[in-house]
Amino acid sequence: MNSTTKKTKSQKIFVLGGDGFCGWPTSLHLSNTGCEVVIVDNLSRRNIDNELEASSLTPIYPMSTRIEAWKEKTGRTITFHRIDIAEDYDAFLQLIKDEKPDAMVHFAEQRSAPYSMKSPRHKRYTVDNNINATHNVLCAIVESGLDIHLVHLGTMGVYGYGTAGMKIPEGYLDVEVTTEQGTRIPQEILYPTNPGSVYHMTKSQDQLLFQYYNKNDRLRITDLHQGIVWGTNTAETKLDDRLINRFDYDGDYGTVLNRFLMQAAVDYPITVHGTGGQTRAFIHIQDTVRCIEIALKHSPAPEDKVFIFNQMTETHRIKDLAHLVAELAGGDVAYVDNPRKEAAENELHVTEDLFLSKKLNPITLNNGLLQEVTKVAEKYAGRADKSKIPATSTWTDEQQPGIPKPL
Ligand code: NAD
Ligand code: USQ
Repeated sequence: MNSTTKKTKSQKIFVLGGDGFCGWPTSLHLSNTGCEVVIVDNLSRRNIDNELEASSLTPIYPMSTRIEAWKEKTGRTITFHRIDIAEDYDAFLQLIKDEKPDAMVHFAEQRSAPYSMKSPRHKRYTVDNNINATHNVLCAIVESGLDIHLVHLGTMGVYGYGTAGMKIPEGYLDVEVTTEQGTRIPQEILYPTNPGSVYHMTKSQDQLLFQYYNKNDRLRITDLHQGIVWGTNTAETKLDDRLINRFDYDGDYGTVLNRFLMQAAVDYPITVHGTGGQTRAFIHIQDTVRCIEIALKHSPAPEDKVFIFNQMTETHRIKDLAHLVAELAGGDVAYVDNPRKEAAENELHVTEDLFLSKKLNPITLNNGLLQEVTKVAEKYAGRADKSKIPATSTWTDEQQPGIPKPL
């Protein structure tokens, strides 16, 4: 790897999807390190809240209030452009030409697996939005003629979770093929994907788009295969109530550990899907923003292949997390029918050399941090709508929603 090390300070960075759960704290963090941050977002996540009649447990302020509060607290300026990057290619391209960013961080996709499986309309929306968004970003970078480093948020889930005890490498796999003449030819291929939802399938597809534009146009791309993000606050979002981050807990957008912590806080049975033997990769939101800063500093050189890094800090079994939360915050654990089609039990071993080698001192699950998230959940418990907690999206018509039976 011939990465060039750049200071992120004074870089101009587009944060695509900068109004979202990962994008907002990343925007603040990069702004705090001295970068000029331009957020591009179509606010579709806020519209999906309206559609689902569910909202973040924490109150999310309008974008103009968020940006004003940041300026007031730090003196720093973040700008915002409301553009649908999947639909409005011309406006997006013009913005790139006008602003000439050094790098883009791309979070702007529909990111919920259950939402992507709700109906044919949701499947088609997720594919149209995610694939067009990623392709438009790549096409616009080429058309602009600018040298822009693209950092994309991908997911560990592209691999499925049945890795038969093998350690998932960082993106690539060395294989050997034998020709008909018996010659053995070594090759490096993308680690094969095995997506478990339409959403994860779009992320698998993104990888091919990156590989192609890297090969054809020498685009400099880093794809971060992130695990499940937990937590809500970062050093910057804690500066003011108006800067608070999302805390999704509903059956479509709430991710598992945050859901468990919220459920314990509002005295709702902790909803383990199936046996809870699923093992998943996790990362705290504070480490998400630090990893992105590291990735921006270590951009690929034009001759490099796509950099692919696993962005997670630890793995846990779902049922272990449920019992940990029940002990810490009180509450009952309910084993509910699994609304998804996924392996009931799996092991997961992940290579994570890049971030450790770049001195990420990872945050791992500890009681202090779990309690901090529980306190946020308790503070806003009055805003919780318990009817939105059950996971009602099923992968097939035969499956049952994940609704706890009366205790
Ligand atoms: P989010 O839904 O909170 O944020 C996504 C943002 O992108 C939203 O603000 C939305 O309005 C915007 N957006 C979506 N489509 C757009 C479009 N066509 N044009 C402009 N803006 C658009 O999601 P998140 O949790 O912040 O996730 C961000 C990225 O990180 C996703 O790509 C997701 O795949 C990845 N990721 C998230 C997690 C997690 O646990 N949250 C874990 C691994 C990877
Ligand atoms: N689960 C429960 N109970 C719940 C909710 C979930 O047992 O109440 C289980 C699920 O069945 C699944 C696991 O917990 O086995 C993880 O579910 P999740 O909703 O927390 O995570 P997932 O659907 O995988 O998606 C989330 C983000 C997505 C990101 C992905 C990273 O929404 O954007 O890509 O985590 S990864 O899992 O590595 O693919």
